[in-house]
Amino acid sequence: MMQLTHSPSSPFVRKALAAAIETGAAERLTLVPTDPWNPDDPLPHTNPLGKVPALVVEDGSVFTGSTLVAEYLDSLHDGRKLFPAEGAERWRALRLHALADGMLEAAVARVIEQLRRPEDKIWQGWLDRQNQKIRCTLDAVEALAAAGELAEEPTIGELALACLFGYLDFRFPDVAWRSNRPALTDWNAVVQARPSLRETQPVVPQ
Ligand SMILES: N[C@@H](CCC(=O)N[C@@H](CS)C(=O)NCC(=O)O)C(=O)O
Repeated sequence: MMQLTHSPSSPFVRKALAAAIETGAAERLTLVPTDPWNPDDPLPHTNPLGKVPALVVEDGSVFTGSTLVAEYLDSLHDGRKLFPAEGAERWRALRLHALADGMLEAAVARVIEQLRRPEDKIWQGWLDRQNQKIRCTLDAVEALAAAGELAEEPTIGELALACLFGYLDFRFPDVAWRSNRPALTDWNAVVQARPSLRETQPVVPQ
């Protein structure tokens, strides 16, 4: 079995896990409950960066970060690829992924600022910067969705975007990301019904 460090609230873990389900690798995974914020957690022995997710495979090799984990799992099967091999579809998927992943980084930075920092040290200007990145990028992705450029069968780009929407609903219900973004709203309603996303919804760690 392969081992995946797991935290139920992390959108990056969700991306890796959704990729495992989409590629048929999920039954080969053992989930290792991990709290990256607990200094006693052994996570740094697996991933010196101290972040989830990381995947330890049968020969002991470690794959760190959701994108590398997803690409490795995608290499293990012969079906439809999350990372298209070449051509326009590959670059479309990777360009979308870069935007979605950038928004995930901004959303997680906002959560860290709000939940992890002492209240008197919270930097409002930093929060505003993260919000602006998310808002502007959502508008750009809405234009892609309206132009029919989001795939029905998800690549890694669509999976990351779906994980972002789940995370915004989970952490920032106040953001109202659906407002004025009808194409993304409709697309999200369809994609969230996939088993890979239904089975990986974020929850607050116990
Ligand atoms: N680029 C990484 C980001 C992973 C990440 O930021 N994970 C967060 C949880 S959502 C974490 O472990 N944070 C702990 C820390 O930053 O020390 C990926 O794609 O996996």
